Order: sequence, then structure tokens, then C-alpha cells
Amino acid sequence: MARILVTSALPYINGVKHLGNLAGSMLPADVFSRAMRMMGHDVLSLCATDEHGTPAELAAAEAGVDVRRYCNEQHERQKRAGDQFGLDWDWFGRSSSPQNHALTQHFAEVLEERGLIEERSSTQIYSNADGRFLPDRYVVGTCPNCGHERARGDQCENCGKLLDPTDLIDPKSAISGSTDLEPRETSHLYLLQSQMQDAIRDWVDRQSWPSLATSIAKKWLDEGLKDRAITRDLEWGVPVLKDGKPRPGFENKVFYVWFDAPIEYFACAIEAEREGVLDSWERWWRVDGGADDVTYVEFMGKDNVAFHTVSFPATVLGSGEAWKTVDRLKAFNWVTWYGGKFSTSEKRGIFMDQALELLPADYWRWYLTANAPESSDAAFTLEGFQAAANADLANNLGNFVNRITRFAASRFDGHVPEGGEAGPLEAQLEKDLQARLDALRGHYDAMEFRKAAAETRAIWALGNNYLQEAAPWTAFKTDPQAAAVSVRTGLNLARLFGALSWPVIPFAADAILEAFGEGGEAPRWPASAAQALDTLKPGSKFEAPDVLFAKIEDEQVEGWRTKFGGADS
Ligand code: B3M
Ligand code: ZN
Repeated sequence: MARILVTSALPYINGVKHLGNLAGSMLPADVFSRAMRMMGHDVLSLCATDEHGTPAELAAAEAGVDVRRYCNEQHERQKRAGDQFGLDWDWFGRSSSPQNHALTQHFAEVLEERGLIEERSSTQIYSNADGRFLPDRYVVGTCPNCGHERARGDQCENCGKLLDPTDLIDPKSAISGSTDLEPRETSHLYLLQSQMQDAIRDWVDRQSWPSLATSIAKKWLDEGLKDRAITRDLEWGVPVLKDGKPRPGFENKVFYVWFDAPIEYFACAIEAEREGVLDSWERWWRVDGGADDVTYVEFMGKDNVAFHTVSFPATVLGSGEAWKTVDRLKAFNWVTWYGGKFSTSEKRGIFMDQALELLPADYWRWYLTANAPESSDAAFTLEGFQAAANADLANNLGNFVNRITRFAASRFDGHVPEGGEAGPLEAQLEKDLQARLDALRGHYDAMEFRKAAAETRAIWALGNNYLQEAAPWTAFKTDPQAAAVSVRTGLNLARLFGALSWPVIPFAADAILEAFGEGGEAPRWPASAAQALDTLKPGSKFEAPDVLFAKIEDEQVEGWRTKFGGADS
């Protein structure tokens, strides 16, 4: 049994996430955590809302509410959407928690003591109309890199380039729209990343991340790490202290959101301990506190990789303290929506809460996993979604389970049939199943989600082929013993499908397992194909579950296409 700590990039507080965000961080983290739990590992799965910074302030202003209240409400909304999607976090924290405030201030203090933080005066954009400095997203303008006209002061959404507000061409205030802006001098704290270049490169060189992550980290290192301002002119965030009191000159400043957000990975566990969810957060996060045997796995979209492979490690390694750093990192490309990107700010695509109004979570979880943007971007189309759900869930899995359980319920009075000897068909099934179970386990261990879904689908197909050949419906009259064997085998397969589906489609999995008197908690990974095919006690009772997956009809897709701006609507 291994100890595995899983985090996914912390969703920003500004609204429920779209399916593209879900597919590239929270969902695969959950699928992986569930698979590891099934294999008997001790898993801690953490996530939180990332609540500080300009996006929160701007979204609250747009909603016309105080930022604290806005964050309280949005946190609850995101938590609910996550629960409804079956995201089985041990704790869903908040970067605005007192624990994160304290820990962020602790890191700043230690880094300063170690000579890695310096107060510097720099030129920032001041808005005369707004009477304040305009950090990050408070400035919009044309991207100097690609010419995109609505680039934000922190990053261009179009080309992904990280920006400084002073880089923008034709800048204007995002608050008032004013162009009456001027450069002014002000002080900020700088993290001296340039001094950590070698330490970070050494550390990156020792990692065995997939190429997408390594190449992004190396690119940043090759360009040379720049010292980076870790404070901003904002009200909402972690206050900047000196000796426990507001730091002179920083009364109207807070730490930059990208400085405090990843620290919440740690602080989240402190919150969990405080709530009694964890015995000891140090056992998971501190190498000197018992976490030396923990494997820490991070999930994120590719736009977050640089922050996790370079910037955050600069904070952590710079502290010289014994924090755990990432062991395995899984990065994702984009899910595209009819040629473009899913986009929160431009409201393109389907959002988590909207999706659940259309269909239960399992439909989306299945398609987004089977079609995960792993080696390249993946297109989300409603037509592809419909085709996958109907073929895989309704036909392949759903029909199998419903057909065999109903037949057995009516012909064997709701009991697992007794008697009969397994023959060559069952022997072949066991052999094929063993090979596929080994492959599936390997895909989960390797965090290859498309392959895991494909293998799961292939296992369902194996069951269908078996029943097709064994044909208990005809054997029932001619050879009752043979029918008993194949129905018993079929029921064991149905139960197994419930267990193996649990990481990806947990709700349907639970419904299947409940039919056999299990469910509710992580099913055990089968010890072998032979054991999986011989789990149900002959003579024991079961229930036939309701239809697991209704087919998606063309008219439904038609309606969604119009509503969500798909293709040619
Ligand atoms: N909140 C960025 C994002 O939503 C971000 C991740 C933080 S991870 C510490 O893409
Ligand atoms: Zn750009």
C-alpha cells in the first residue's frame, strides 16, 4: 500500500468552471484518486478555490457584491457543482482561509530572512480616473506578442504569453475604461528567482515528468528566471506584514495571487486537520513530519505548468524547509469547442452546472475521460458526445447489465444460479479478461486516461461477446446447466463492470454495485480475472437495476447546439 497525495489546479473563484477546466484538472485527479483507492492505496485528495487577486475583485464588482461575500457564495457553488459531479475530495478548501494567510506570511518571512525577497521600487500603471494603481487584469489592451485586442495585463488569453500591464499596447482601465493612465513609482516585494536558477534547474533535472511538463519548465529556465514581484496594489488578499504588523508602505497592498494560491495546497490540509478530516497534515506535507513515503501527484492544464514547475518550487525550495514537492505531474492540453476555446470570460461552451441540468454527471465524466486532451487538444462536440454516450454507456455497458440482470431475475427468481461447470468459453473469457485487467491497471498507474477508458470499454465488449456466444436465452431450454453457468458468469461480469467503472462513472457504478448488495465505498480492485468471475455466491440474491443510461436523442442535441452556440447554429 502506497500513500498518494493528489491535488488538481485550484479553480479560480470567478464562477463555476466549464467542462474544459474540469477535463484538464479536477476530473482526471478524481478518476486517478478513485482508481488508486480501489487498488488499496492510502489516498489524500485535496482541492480548493483560488480566491484572491484581480479576477475575484473584478467578478465581485461585476456582480455588484462585496468581494468576501462573493467568494463565500461562489465557493459554495463550486463545492456543490463538484459534489454533484462526483468529485470525491477529502477536503475542498479556500485560499482565503486563515490557515493560508498565516502560511503565506510565513513563507514570505522565511524567504526574506534567507535573502530571497527584496523591496524594490518599480513603475506601475496608475489610473487618474480610478484614483489607484491598476495591477494585472485591471488593465486591458493589445497583446504585444500576437495582436489580440482584449489581452489582460497578466496574460494574453489568445497566445498564452505572460504579460506585465506595462507591456500592453493601447492600455485602458478595466474598471472605468479610462485611458488616462500614467506610469508611477511604487514599492513591491520581489522574489529573487534569478538567484535560484541553478537550484531549480538541478531540481527539474531530477524529475521524471512527461515531456509536456518538462519542456515548459526548461523553456522558462532557458529564458532565465527573472525576479518577480509578489505583491500587488489590491485590497483583497493576504496582507503583507513585517514583524507581525502591517508592513510600512504596504498597507494598501497584498500578496500576488500566484504567490499565495499554491501555498493553499499545503494550507488546505491544515484546514482539513482543523476540521477533523485529517489526523496530521504534516504526515502528508512535511518530509520531516512523516511524509517521506508520500507520492505527490499534481494535475493541471498546460497554462499552469510553469507556475508549478518553476515559480512555486522557487517559493518552496527557497524556504529551505522540508516541504514535499511534486513527484508526478500530469498536464493537459485544451478541450476545444467547435474550433475555438472554451472560455469563461467569453462564455463559450458548457459550464459544470449547466451540464448537470442536461444529463447526469456520468455522461460528461465518461466523454471527457475517454476523450481527454492528453497528447493534443481534444475537440468537444455535442455530436461526438452523443455518439460516445450512446455507443459506450447505453449500448455497451447499460444493455449488458440490464439484459443479464433482468433475464436472471425472471428466470432464476432474482438469485445467482447454482450448479453447472465452467467450460472452454469461460476459460477463454478468463484469459482475455486477465490480460485486459492487467492493461487497465497499467494505464491507471501511468495516468493514461484515454487508454484507461478504452480498456474499460473493451472489457465491457468482452462481456457482450461472451453472452452473445453463450446465449443463455436459448440454452435455458436446451441445456439448463450451461445456462446456469453463463448467467452466473454474466452476473459476475455485471458486478465487475460496476467495480471497474467506479473511477470514471461512479454514480452508475454504485447503482450496479448496490444491485449486488455492495456500493457506497471504493470497490476493491479484482485480485484476478478468476476471482472476479467467481465473486457472487451461488444462490445469493440480487436486484435488477433500473435502466442505467437513456440514449441521447437527436432532438436533444439539436436544442443544446442552439443554446450553447455549437457549430453552425
Ligand atoms: N487558479 C489558475 C486557473 O484557474 C489557477 C490555478 C491555481 S493552482 C495553485 O487556471
Ligand atoms: Zn497574445
